[in-house]
Amino acid sequence: MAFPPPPDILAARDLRASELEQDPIPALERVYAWMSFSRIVDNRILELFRQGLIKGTVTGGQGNEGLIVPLALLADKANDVVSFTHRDLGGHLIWSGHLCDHLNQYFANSGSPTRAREGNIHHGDIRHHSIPMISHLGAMAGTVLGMTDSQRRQGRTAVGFALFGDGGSSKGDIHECLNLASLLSLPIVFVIENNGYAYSTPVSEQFRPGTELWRRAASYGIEARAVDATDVPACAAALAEAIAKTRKTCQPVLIEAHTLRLRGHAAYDTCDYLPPGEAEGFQRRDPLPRLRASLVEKGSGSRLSAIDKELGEFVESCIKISLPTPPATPEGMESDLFAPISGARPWVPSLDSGTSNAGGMNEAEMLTVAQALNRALRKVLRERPESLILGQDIGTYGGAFKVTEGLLGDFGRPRVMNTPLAESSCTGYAIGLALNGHRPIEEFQFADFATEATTQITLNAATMHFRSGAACPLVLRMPCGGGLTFGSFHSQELESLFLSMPGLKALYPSTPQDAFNAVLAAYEDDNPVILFEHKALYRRGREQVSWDPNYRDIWKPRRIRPGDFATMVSYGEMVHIAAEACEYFSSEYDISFELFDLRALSPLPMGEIESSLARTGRLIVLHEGRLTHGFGAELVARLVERQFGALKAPPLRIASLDLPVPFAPELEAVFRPTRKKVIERISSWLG
Ligand SMILES: Cc1ncc(C[n+]2csc(CCOP(=O)(O)OP(=O)(O)O)c2C)c(N)n1
Ligand SMILES: [Mg+2]
Repeated sequence: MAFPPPPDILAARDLRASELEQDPIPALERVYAWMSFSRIVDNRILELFRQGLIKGTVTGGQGNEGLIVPLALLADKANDVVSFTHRDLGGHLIWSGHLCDHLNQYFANSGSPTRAREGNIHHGDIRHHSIPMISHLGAMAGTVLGMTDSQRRQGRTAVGFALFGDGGSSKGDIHECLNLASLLSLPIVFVIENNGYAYSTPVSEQFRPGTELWRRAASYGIEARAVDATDVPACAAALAEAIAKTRKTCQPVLIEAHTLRLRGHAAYDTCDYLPPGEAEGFQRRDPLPRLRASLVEKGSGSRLSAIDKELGEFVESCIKISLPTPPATPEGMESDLFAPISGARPWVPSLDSGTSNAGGMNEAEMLTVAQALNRALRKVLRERPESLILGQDIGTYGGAFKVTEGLLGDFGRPRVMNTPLAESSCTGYAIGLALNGHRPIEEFQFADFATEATTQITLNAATMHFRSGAACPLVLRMPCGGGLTFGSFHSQELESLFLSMPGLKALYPSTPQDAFNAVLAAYEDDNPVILFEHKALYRRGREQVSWDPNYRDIWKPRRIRPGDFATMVSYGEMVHIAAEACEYFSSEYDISFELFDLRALSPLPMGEIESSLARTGRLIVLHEGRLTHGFGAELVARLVERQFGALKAPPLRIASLDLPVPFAPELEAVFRPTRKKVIERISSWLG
């Protein structure tokens, strides 16, 4: 059914700073209209929730309109970037879409912009640079930084709006992002929506009394100020000035907006924790009646009444359309987890188009895994202008493992970026770039430190396509694995941790050629792809590497040895130990194992392995990660589920001990599977 046409007053979604100075009354009437519209919608949403017609919960923006409405009206919606918070319905209404679209989101029906996969205000409009929030407070700031930078890199004079509450301002992400924006000179308007409370906790219990949050900016080299967002003309003027300055200077600014939360934290909040009289104080400062009163004094009374009437009728007519919209259906839910596979990039058919090997000549070179990765990254940077790489010490130093050596010199700073120690915000930043046409490759110095970015990887990036339909092409390089006396925090295998969350792809090459191919395959995928790189493989030896037109085969297991007694599955460094064990049993006992290098850990194409198991009836899984909740548990479960009838023996899982990775080589050798232990385990399994 067609959406009702909005009232004329909502036709204009913009406000120019000059209007506020030269012709303030009509400008402020427009601001009032959008504030009033936002308030009416928020209030109706609360009622509909109380009637049981909206599920989950609702967090209202009543009291915050004096901030978010002028901000969204002043923004350049064609170029600017935002991620609205749970108090910013007014911003959403102005930025894009029809009220019915937004209501459909709340009703979680078949018209919902998130296809009802997300609730209440967790929607956005990525095509218009409005990034949907995830619940994790502070998490969206990095993504705003990245998308804004992407806009600037594409020649658009965008400003990004990083919005967060007083509660959210304590998050490490926010501090990381203030530093990152300052360091990179990003045009970001940071806004603290300080409404005095985080849920039930007053600011006096969040910060040392007397703390003025805006003053924190100084230590990041950022200009800042506080504004009273209940004084709408003053707030609008301050925002206009800050936005214009940031747009021009490309320097971030921080605004602490003293704002209000008139209806408590969420629909169920009875606000019993408020001290006596505080709620009444809030009502007295309510920006909507304050603005109205000042405009009535200037003669706008009857016009505002007419506007309110028209808005009220429009909202009701929209509810009449959205409420009976058919419910959401589960079609496409599973297939939408990942963005569809797109066509292969038009790679130059050579190892490295920038060397003598260019121009279609495909000579093989003897390379280590580290060199093969370097060559692949070089190829990507040379042939794909939308690519960039970032990570700690990857510039002049060439990365902790020298995988990025020489790339800064050849491709320069904007495309090869050292980052500060801020994995979470830098991953958020990479996600923002990825959502806007860039294709970042992020190096974690050690896979272990990727846990610092768990929210960004598993909840922001990995869920993006499912909830928004947007592609998030991001390669996350994770040097992993042990055996090098690096101890508990530099040696882990984290595939089970990350891959227990949906929405991530993962490759784990074990040879130089596969490492080269994996970079290209991961790069051109439209999803976040983790590239596990075992550190012990970086310099294990050289092998011939050449351009391989079938590089996409890396997404399937590779059969390394034929065999008929058992099927053996491994990946990473353990593939080499598995091959040695196979050799041993073949030469000593004349028993052959069919060995597969899994290579792709997600998605898991098991067809060939399953057929092998159907033939052999015996299964051995070997990996370096810990046994309990280890990746082998999933492999065994899947294979046994399908081939139970073929089994002649219980499957054998060989993995590391269920311990933190111990430091001393003698201890690590007991912790990890070694050639000797693998042979012993298989021997006793054979009986
Ligand atoms: C990282 C994180 N921890 C806890 C929560 C649960 N939570 C949701 S809203 C909220 C309070 C937020 O306060 P503030 O940032 O001041 O925003 P406000 O709701 O006041 O606008 C909390 C604790 C969360 N969403 N994210
Ligand atoms: Mg708050």
